[in-house]
Amino acid sequence: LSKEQERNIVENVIRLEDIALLWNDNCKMKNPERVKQIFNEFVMGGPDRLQVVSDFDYTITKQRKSDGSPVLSSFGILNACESLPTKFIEESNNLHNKYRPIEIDPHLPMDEKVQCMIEWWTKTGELLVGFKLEQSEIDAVASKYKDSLRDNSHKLFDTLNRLNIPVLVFSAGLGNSVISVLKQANVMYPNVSVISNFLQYKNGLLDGFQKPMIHSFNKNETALDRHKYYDLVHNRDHIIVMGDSLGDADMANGVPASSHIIKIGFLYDHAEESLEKYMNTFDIVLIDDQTMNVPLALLEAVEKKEAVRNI
Ligand code: MG7
Ligand code: MG
Repeated sequence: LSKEQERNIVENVIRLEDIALLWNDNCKMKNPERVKQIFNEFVMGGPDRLQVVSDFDYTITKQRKSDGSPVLSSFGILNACESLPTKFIEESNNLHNKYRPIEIDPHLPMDEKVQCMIEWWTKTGELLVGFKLEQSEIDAVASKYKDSLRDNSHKLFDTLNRLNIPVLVFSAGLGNSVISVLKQANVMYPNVSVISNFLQYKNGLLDGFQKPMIHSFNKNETALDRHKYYDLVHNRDHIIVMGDSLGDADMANGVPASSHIIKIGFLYDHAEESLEKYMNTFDIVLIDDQTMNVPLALLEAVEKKEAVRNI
């Protein structure tokens, strides 16, 4: 095919109404030309070069449900397990009150924040030691949140599975809850991996978290060290990153410099004050968008182009 013919095919396969999503009022891009260029590169490159790296809490799950009911985070699901004594919940809440403001403090230097996050995750792990908690109890709580995934998540995960595109769910939350929600929502396909904090057991009782610790500021290649996922991250050079926290934008840090990354940020809380920072951090910022429609539009274009290629 000539360059011109290829260009025509791309223009014919990317549905304009899908791309139109990008021009909605709640979709902000600092550099739309760059986004267009990467979209087209991803479509031309095809599924074999693509991978998705996504946060879990409030990225795969909704930030806001239309009926107003809250969505529990993966740690929230743990804390809702009734086998854990009130004492644990109280102390866990105290830790949250102490460390959460530090986590989101825009002025504190990063090295201080990291120290505090290590303390927080360590103390939570220590608090859990010696209690009895079965996965079935986490599953029972998680089952109430299997309908909390963003609209069109099933379509997105189905498409990614069909195209054999690996998905890394990278969560500083609790992996046991993450996997439970994904399984019960029927999206835990073989192409989906979860890197997160998993409960450690000793003689049938809780013994903190398995290592390595994933906290809010080491969700990047450093935590992937020695992990089997590392090679994948290095072989697929078209990367879609999705997150709702500024730190999530670093999840693909450490991939080869030649990689092309598109970062999609979901913004909900304090949208006005945070917009500028989000726009400087993510290529596409979606304000109060409780769907997967934007990543889905990109993948549908990839799939259509692939169909044309295979004719
Ligand atoms: N987060 C981190 N830790 C805890 C905890 O022990 N309890 C609760 N309720 N929340 C926690 O999804 C990751 C997010 O979970 C929060 C150790 C942090 O705010 C972190 O960003
Ligand atoms: Mg999140």
